[in-house]
Amino acid sequence: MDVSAVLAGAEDRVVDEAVAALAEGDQPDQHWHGSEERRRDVRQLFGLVLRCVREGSAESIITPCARIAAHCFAAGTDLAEVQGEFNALAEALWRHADGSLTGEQRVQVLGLVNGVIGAGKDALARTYVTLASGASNRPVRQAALQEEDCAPAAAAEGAGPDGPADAVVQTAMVGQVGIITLEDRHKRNAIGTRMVAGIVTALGSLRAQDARAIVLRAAPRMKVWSAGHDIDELPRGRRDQLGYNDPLEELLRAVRAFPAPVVAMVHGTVWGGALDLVLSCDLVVADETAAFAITPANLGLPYNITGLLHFLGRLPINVIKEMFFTAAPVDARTAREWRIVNHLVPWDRLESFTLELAATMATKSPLAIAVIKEQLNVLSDYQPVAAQVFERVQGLRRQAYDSSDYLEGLNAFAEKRPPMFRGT
Ligand code: KGJ
Repeated sequence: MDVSAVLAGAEDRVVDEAVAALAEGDQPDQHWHGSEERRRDVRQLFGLVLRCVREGSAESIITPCARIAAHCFAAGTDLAEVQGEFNALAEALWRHADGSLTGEQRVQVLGLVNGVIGAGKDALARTYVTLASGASNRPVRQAALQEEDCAPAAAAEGAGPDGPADAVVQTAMVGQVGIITLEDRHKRNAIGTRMVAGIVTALGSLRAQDARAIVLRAAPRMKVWSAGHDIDELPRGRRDQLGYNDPLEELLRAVRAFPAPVVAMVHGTVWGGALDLVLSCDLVVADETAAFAITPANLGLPYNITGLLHFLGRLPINVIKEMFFTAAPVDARTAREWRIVNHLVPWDRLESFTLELAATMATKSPLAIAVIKEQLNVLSDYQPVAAQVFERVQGLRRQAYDSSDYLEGLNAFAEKRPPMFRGT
């Protein structure tokens, strides 16, 4: 039996029961803003919970709840009303699941409903508390509960908070935290000219809006955070693939130069140059679905000097060697042990935890942070390399990017087969 269909079929009844319970709890002198409006709100919450139950994950409820809390904060109202709606809805859903499901399915649905409602309330409370504790002193721009948050998953794949429907990057502000969401589902957020232009533009626009911290994330429900450099855009030999003007390199410089903390929020897998991007962010927060691989050895690609220096600045050399030589994904726990990530948090707390962390940094002195970030950049980039040494390294790299193995790596990827490397 499809349990989400059982819940969906009971929508009217569950919403009616929740609205009736809320009306019963109203004080006689309480002037509720309108029972139709309340019914609409409860129905929207029901839609969000149902969507999460269908997806088997609470992720889709978190952003809308953060927005609701931000809206309440901006409007100067407290959260009690929304929390009451959540509680009434939860009770009506439990009653319904209890009466119409049995055995393992009942346990499963009750657990899911509990988890989803808990995650929603957690996101509400955390966002509100963070904003109220001074993380923001100006209203957020998003509407409370936007249409796309309540739409079915398929319809939600279009435009995010800001940006045209076909854009691969969306931006939003929550308090003084700018959110950049990568959403090229077809290409698994591969990093090419279009994606880089989108992110660089988003950074510029959020800077103009005085964002004091940035969260860089993939769109909800993507299993791949980013598939790395867009392989279709790599030059086919006899040219440095990762030269100074390569879009990925431009992006890494933009993130490192951004004068406020950039936090990579990682749900899903990170490949190749996307790991360089994650490590170029100032902090990394991940959940247990995260995995990190650096894969030039799968393509026969000689990584560039700046990139290797980024890795050397962040990780021990034995870790770098294992990652580069095996090209194997490192799971989230190992990534935590190897200090690739700052925080490993449960998936249903990833968003609220990251937002809270970013919002905390947004309350601190922006000038001090910008200056410290730039000092750390300058000091960690301070790698005097003699001209002869640089040219020797470039000569070594050229052997690899002029090789037939590199072309074989590109062809194998395009033909969706394992490469046959010969070392020539
Ligand atoms: N570049 C261009 N297109 C890509 C890339 C990419 N990096 N990754 C995936 N795609 C395209 C595929 O060609 C498919 O296109 C589509 O995205 C879905 O991929 O054939 P099409 O449908 O037109 P796929 O493989 O069907 O998706 P999944 O089964 O979900 O697998 C996701 C993976 C990320 C595991 C898989 O796509 C993959 O292994 N991609 C390559 C990951 C990788 O090695 N990236 C590192 C690239 N190199 C670097 O970044 C650098 C700098 N380097 O030095 O190596």
